[in-house]
Amino acid sequence: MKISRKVKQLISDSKSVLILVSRPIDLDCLGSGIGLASYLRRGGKKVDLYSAFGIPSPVDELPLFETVTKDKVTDLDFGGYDLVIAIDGGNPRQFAQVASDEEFNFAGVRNLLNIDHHEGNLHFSKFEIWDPQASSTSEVILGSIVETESLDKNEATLFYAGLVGDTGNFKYNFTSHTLDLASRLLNKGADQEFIIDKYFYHNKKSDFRVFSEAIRKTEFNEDLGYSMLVIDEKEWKKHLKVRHSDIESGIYLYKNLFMRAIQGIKMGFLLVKTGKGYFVQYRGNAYRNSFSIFDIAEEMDSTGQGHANAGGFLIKGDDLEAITKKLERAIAKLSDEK
Ligand SMILES: [Mn+2]
Repeated sequence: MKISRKVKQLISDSKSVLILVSRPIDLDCLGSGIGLASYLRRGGKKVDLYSAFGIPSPVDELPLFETVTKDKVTDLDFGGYDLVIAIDGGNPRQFAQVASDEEFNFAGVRNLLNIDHHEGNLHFSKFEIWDPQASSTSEVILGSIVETESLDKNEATLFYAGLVGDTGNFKYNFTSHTLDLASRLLNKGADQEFIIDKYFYHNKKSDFRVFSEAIRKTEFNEDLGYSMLVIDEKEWKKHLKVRHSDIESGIYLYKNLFMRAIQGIKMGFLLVKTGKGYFVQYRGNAYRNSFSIFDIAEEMDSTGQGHANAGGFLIKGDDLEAITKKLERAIAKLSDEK
């Protein structure tokens, strides 16, 4: 992707850079964040890299993971850096431990650059490199500010991890350009065996307890072609004898293996009750689903971020039946429009 001269100049002129990664912490945001930090450091810049959020396994085994500082980012001196880069998220609240976008604005920042690929991006930043067509933020960065040819082995592995994470190991959301980049990263020594082994062949026993419970509780709507799972975390913790992190880990498996891969089902929804309503995560089957599921967020007047076939949004209220009805109306309407 081509970027403006101004942004290019800004990056090359900046001597001190702060990089923030976004939640949800995944292979793409962390891989591209750590990879970019390392690349800019080797280019002579002073780079700090922060995450406001805990980093789940197995993402915490990426190379150079120790270069990420986990801390409250709201207290950082943003004005003390020539450039602040916010990676792989389109809303301010994804970068800090805050409940809403209004509560965090990178106070005092001199130059803010957002690098992202999500639909629903709020365009909160003065400078941005945003490509919703790209598979991942790793792909956005590789095509714009990082020369693939000059990456070292660790950086190649990190960006490769980003491509693998956001395409499900090249199962969806990729183009010939993505594969071209992947090929070039392998030529630069990207350790794909490490990434695949850690990421796809390291399920925990607790994952299967959570996974089987999730499957057991999943309901289907054959007419509209969706599946739905409502998680009661408190109940699951007690009944399955698992911790929050175990639920996250098992549900990760459910989202990737199950939600978009059922015969006759075009999309899956996962609802988790929060203080403000239900957080809805979705996965769509790109080969069968005809519309951008993220448009449901707009239909339901809710905020979130995502892509056509993966993402999440918050629905206010706690009347599950009413929410389901609204969701079904939105699905029916969007299906009809296509
Ligand atoms: Mn991403």
